[in-house]
Formats: sequence, C-alpha cells, structure tokens
Amino acid sequence: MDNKLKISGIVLFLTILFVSGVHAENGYELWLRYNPLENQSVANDYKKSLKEVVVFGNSETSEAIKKELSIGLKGLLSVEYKVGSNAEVDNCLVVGTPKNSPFIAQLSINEKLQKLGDEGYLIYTIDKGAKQRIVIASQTEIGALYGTFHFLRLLQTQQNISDLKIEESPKTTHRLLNHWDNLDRTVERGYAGFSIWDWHKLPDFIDTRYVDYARANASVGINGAVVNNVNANALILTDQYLHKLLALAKVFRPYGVKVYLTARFSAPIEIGGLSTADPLDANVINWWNEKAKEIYSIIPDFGGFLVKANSEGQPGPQQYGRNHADGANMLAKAVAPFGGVVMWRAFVYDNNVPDDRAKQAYNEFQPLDGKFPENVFVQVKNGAIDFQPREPFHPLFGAMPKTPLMMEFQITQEYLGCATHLVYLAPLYEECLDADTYVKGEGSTVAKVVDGSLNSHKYSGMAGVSNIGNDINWCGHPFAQANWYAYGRLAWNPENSSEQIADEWIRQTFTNNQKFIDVVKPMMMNSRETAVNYMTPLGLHHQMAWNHHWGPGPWVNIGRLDWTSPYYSKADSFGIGFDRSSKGSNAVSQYSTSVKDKFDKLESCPEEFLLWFHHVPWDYKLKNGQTLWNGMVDKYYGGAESVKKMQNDWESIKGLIDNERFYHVSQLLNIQANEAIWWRNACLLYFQQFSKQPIPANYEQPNKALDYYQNLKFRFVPGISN
Ligand code: GCV
Repeated sequence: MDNKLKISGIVLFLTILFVSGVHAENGYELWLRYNPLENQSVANDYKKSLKEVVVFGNSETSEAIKKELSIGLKGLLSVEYKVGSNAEVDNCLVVGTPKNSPFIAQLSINEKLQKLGDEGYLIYTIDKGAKQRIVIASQTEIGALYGTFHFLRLLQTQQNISDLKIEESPKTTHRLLNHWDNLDRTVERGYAGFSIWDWHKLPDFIDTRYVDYARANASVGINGAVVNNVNANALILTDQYLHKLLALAKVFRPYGVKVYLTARFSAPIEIGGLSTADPLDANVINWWNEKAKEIYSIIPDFGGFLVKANSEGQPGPQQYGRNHADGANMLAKAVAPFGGVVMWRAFVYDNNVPDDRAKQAYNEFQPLDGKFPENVFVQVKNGAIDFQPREPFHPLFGAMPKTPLMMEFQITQEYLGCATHLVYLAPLYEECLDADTYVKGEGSTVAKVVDGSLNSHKYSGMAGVSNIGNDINWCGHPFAQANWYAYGRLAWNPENSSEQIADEWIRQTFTNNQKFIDVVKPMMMNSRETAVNYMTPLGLHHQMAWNHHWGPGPWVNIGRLDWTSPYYSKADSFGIGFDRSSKGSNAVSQYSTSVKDKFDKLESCPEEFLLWFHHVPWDYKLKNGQTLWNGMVDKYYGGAESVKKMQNDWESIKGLIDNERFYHVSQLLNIQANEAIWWRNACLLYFQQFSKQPIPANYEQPNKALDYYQNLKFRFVPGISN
C-alpha cells in the first residue's frame, strides 16, 4: 500500500478512537489477556469440566493462584467462580500440594511430585467421565502456581482438557531477568521508556505494575530478577535502597521471583569507607561478609550478586593483581551461608586492544575452570563478541566443564533495531542452544551445558537482559513482548521449540484465529533471518552506528580499534571478513576439534558464519554459484524485500485483531521497511568502495550517495546517556 494512504488511514483510525473514547487494547495485559474464548463449543466444554474451582492453602501464593484463576476463568469463560475448598464435588478443578490439601495427599502422587521437584507440577484428569476432576498438584505452592499458569495457557490456546496427563519441571534452577536499569530510572539499552522501578517512591508506594510484572514472569517460569544495571551504582547496596528492594521482594515473593543485585566491585571504597577493594584484603572480605549478613537480615530470600568486573571501565579484582576467581570466590563465600549465588560475567575485555577481541573471554576464564565453588556461575553471552544479530556459540560453552555456565541472552534489541523492528528472537536463542559443542561427542549441545545435564551441576541457569520499561505495553513494540515470553519458556526448558512458543504466544496475545496464526507465525519465525540479511549477512558483525548502535555504521572509526567497524569487517580490495581460522587469529582453536575443523576450512564453514571466520575474496563462489559480492548484494536486498513482505502480510490480517495494536504494528513495520533499506544502501555503498563491483542492474539502485549516509547524525537515541 502507498505510504501516504496508509498514514492517513492510521490518522483516521486514531481520531475515531479518540473522539469516541472506545476502549482499545494497549498491550498492557501481555499474554495474560484472558479475553472471552472465540470458539463457543470449546468454551462450553470447558464450562462442563469446570463447575467448581477448589484451591487449597492460605498463603500469599495460594491467594495469587485463586486470584489468577478468578480473573482468568472470568475473562475466558465469562463465569464468576467463587473459589471453594471442597474437592469432593464432580467436575471441578483442584489445585494444591500434599501439605496443604488432604485430598491431594491421598492421591498416591507423592512420589511423582518428589521427582518433579519443588518447582515442578502435574496436571492430571482423574475420575474421568461424568465425575471428571482436573488436579493441579505440586510439592510447593509455587509449583502449583506454575501449574495454574500452564492450565490457563491450555485454555487460552483452546486445547483439549478432557484427558490431561502433564508432568513438568524446569530444566534449570535459575531463570533470571537482568535489568540494566539505573537508579535515575534511565535504562541502558532500554527502548521502552524509563525503568519500571520507581526508586524515589519506594518503599511506600507500590505500583500495581510490580504485581503484574511478577505475574507475567511467573507465568513463564522466570524466578529471579537482577533489578539494577551491570554498570552498577554502589548506592543500591546502602540501607536506604535495601529497604526499597525489600518492598519489591515482598511483592514478587508470592510469585516465586527472587530479587538479586548487581554488586559494584568497588563498593567497599565507595560506600564502605575502605581504601581498597582488593578481594584478598581482610577488611574487604569482612566488609562483604557484613554486607551479605545485612542484606539477608532484611531480605532472607535474597538471590545473590551479579558482577561485571574489569570490563568496559568497571572496577574489578585485576586492579589489585588478582584474577576473576579471587573476586567471585570472595563474594560467593559471603552469600553461601544464606544460600545465595554469584553470577560473574565473562563479558570482559582488556584495556589493551588484543589481536582478536573474540578470544578474550576464553583466554581469561578457561584457565579458571575448577577454581570456583559450586555457588558461582560464570555468566557467558551467547556469542563471543556482543549480542550481534548472528554469532556462533561462545567457545566457553564447550570449555569449562567444572563450572556452571549461565547463558546470557539479550532480550532488549540493542543490535536488532531497538523497539521499532519486529524481530522474534527465539530462533536466535534456539540456534545457539541447539549448537553442538561436541565436547563429549555428538549431542553435547549448548542447551545441555546450560541446563547442567552435560556436566552434572547442581545449579544451572539463564539470564535475559530485559526489554521492559514503563511504556504502557511494557516492551515498546507489541511483538517485543514475544521475546520476553520466549526467553522465559526457553529458560524453563532450553529444548523448547521456538515455533511452538510463537504459536502459543500468538494465541494468547492476539487470537486463536487460524488465518491470523498462519500469516503471523511464519512472519515471526523468518523475522530474525530477515534482520540478519539487511544488517549483517554471511557472518558480518559489529557494523552498527557508534555508541547508540542504532542504524548502520560500517565506516565507524572512532575510539579504540576493537570498537570500530572496519576492525570486524576487514573489508579491503581483496575481500571481506575476519580471519579467525588457524591461518588468522586462530580463534577457531577455542572450539573442540570437530567444531574447530568445520569452522576452520572455508569449504566446510557454514555460510552464515563465513565472514566471521574467514577473509574471503570478493569473487569467491558461494554454494549457490553467486560470487561473494553478488551474494552479499542479494542478501541485503532480500532482507529489505522481506520486510516489505511482512508489511503486506500484516495488512492481510487487518480486521482479525483490534485496530489499536494492528495500527501500532503497521506503523512500526513502516519504520522497519525504511530502515532496512537504509541499512542495505549504507552497507553496500560502503563495501562497494572495496569490491569495486556494481550492484547488478536488476536491483533498484540506491538513490543516495555513501556520504549522505555517513553524514547522518542522531542525538537522543534511547538507551544511552547522551
Ligand atoms: C551494560 C555492550 C553494551 C553495553 C553493556 C555491555 C555489557 O557493550 O553496549 O551497554 O553494558 O555490553 O554487556 O556489559
């Protein structure tokens, strides 16, 4: 559709909405909308099976279960349930634990529940037929809450509930959101408004959003939140802020979400009055021990510390000639008596520019394997550079068997179009989790490293850098909510399928209408590849604009060498790509032999990682017979074309969902389509200086010259301090 026409349609719609005061959906409810079920016969079947709802227990968590079921069932089935406590009635739903319910205790499921663990649950249909009952049971009330959300998901997605035999337990112990939220409410790399934590009004003012945040997390099994930025301010560790944190902890607790803090390594100096933060200094050790005692006396279920040390200017043990294990272990000892953990980030890079930044984390951390106590995680980003649209899996995942490695994914779209591009990230997460490290033979996937099963660790986990802000719809882009949702579902089970997750998210967030799903699911599933194609195809990386990272910047040449784009593209008259093969930086040697061999040879290196591992001549023949230059042109054009297709696909479902979200997405797709062309033209014109080859005449030629793109300057891009 012509852009002008589209925009006037949108303006007309918004005017009608404003003038008539019609309530439209704003996305606040996320995937917990509980709108009336569209299929009446399914709804009627549910009503027959759900004559009564019985929830055992009086704790805050049991109250949360009752509340969720009341809201959910009222919304979905238009029935007001008075939650009862007599399970001896036919056709009822019973939720509880063997401890809070004699009825559940006598069901002979105790052994099964024990196997499922504290957070696991089962959902069984028992006494089938006319007397049918559905039981949601767990050893703990938090498990029962997870089961309740699972059950509500079944209804929201219109599944058959007549013969349920579901047994679920999380594959990981720690499933966390990492908020890069500052105390002044700005959010580093945040594109959805300001921080949802209103520190100024805490602890006395409790925003109802905190409850909804906890509900949303619990609904996908997220059980922890690091509430402050990894570029930390030590003030968060002072008594004043700890009491604010306590207020949040109280809201989150019934939903099984623990609070964690990023600890600034130099806090003993900044707020403790010491002259050093040396982790081997007795006064420093004592300071952290006392700080841990203080925190746990205020928040007994405090989760622990996340630390970014000796990276991008953050303080750390290396300032005192100590290593990362010295730092992590000191903190780990302080929190161990209280059951806390330390998540020590492997995202480090030296003050001196190395031969290849991609090798640094491995070089520093691999030798420390076996030097950490069991309550230390090393938290590793999915790839060795920095959350690029595509990176091969981080070599550390195959190299530290004695250490629990926590996966760090980025949910916020720092390098993927901020909150204006529709990019469903679950395929990116899945690609990394499914990657095979081969360290213990075929099938040694990253997922099995992360869930602890490959190396038998007590703790296992995932961290997702949050995309949440105080925008009414939480994440900025209506589809960015899917990334929060999918992250949670994959943290629960790293082997879940991205497609299945997309399916259930669409049904809950938008509609069960099959036509809508048939259009929107493929659109989501292809969206990440689309972004890779118009930003950095064939293994290119780090080609974005300086500092704010929004838009293309293959020419960026400011600051230290490994912050510049040409350092990564290595574009020259011969070709393009970073030679990390055994003839180059030899980063390939950080992988196990079979992975190394595959990446090392040009012929066996997967083309999606070609320019990540090799410096390839412009006329190199790709598998499809195209030269590298022509293949690159084709990818960039294909990516921009795919966004146009997304626009058309989206137009085709008009009328199947509410107008408010329809037009919201439609406007953002318009921005994305323009920005995809911007990326395409800017990158191709820049690389063309080296390839000296034309963009084949059958492609629409860029209508601006390279210097136009190079001279574009943007101020106040969200997500950084300007
Ligand atoms: C929080 C990248 C981002 C930084 C971020 C850093 C990190 O460099 O651009 O904003 O800092 O990663 O993960 O620590």
